[in-house]
Amino acid sequence: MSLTLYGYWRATAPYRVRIGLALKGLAYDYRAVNLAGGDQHAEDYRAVNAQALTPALGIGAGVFLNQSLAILEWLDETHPEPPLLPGDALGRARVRAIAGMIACDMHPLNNLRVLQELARRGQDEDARNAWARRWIEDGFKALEPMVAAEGRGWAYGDTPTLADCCLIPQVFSAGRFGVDMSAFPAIAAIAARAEGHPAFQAAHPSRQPDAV
Ligand SMILES: N[C@@H](CCC(=O)N[C@@H](CS)C(=O)NCC(=O)O)C(=O)O
Repeated sequence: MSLTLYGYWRATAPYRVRIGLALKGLAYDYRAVNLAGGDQHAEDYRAVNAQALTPALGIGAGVFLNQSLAILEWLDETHPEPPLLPGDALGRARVRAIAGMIACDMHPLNNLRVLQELARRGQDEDARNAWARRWIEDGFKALEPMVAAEGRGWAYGDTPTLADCCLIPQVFSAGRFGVDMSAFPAIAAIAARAEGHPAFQAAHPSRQPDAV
C-alpha cells in the first residue's frame, strides 16, 4: 500500500500523523501544501480534502482520508504494531480523552484560519498570540494533572500513544505562541523525552522538506 501525506511543515495536525507514521515505521510520499500561501484553498487540493485543511492521507486507488484522529486510528487498525491505543477500555478512553482535549478543544481555537479571521477583525499580532496562549494554557492546565497522574514517561502509560501524537505538536505550537512551559512540568518532561525519540525526531517540523 503506498501512502501519500499532504501536510505543511509547522502545522500541528499533519505533525500528529507524521508521528504516527514514524512510530509505525511506515514509508510515505510527502506533498507539501503551503498553508501560508493559501494552497489549501486550491481546487485540486479541495478534491483531496474538501475541508481545505491538512492533513490528508492518500492510501491508493484515489482514496484520501482526512481528520488527523481518524487517520491515526485507521493507521492503528491497518498497522497494529506498535499500538497507538492501550489494550484496555479504560486506557483507550483516557488516551482518546487527551487526544480530544487537544484536537477538538484546544487546537481549533488557534488554527490558522481562526488567527486570520482575528486579523481581519483588527487584532494585531500581539493580540492574536495572546489569544492563542490563553487557550493553550487553559488546555494544558487541565492536561497537566492528567499526564502527571497516569503518564509513566509518556502522556499515558510507558509507551507513546495517540495522546503523544497530539501532545507533542501542541507543545511545539505553544512554543511558537510564547507559552511559558515551566508552569507545566509534567508536559514539558514528556516533550523533553520525545526530543530523544527517533520517531518524534523524524516527524519534527524542522526535519520536513518544506521547512522554512
Ligand atoms: N480537526 C482537523 C484539523 C485540521 C486543521 O485545522 N489543519 C490545519 C493545520 S494544523 C490547517 O490545515 N489549516 C489551514 C487553514 O486554517 O486555512 C484534523 O485534526 O485534521
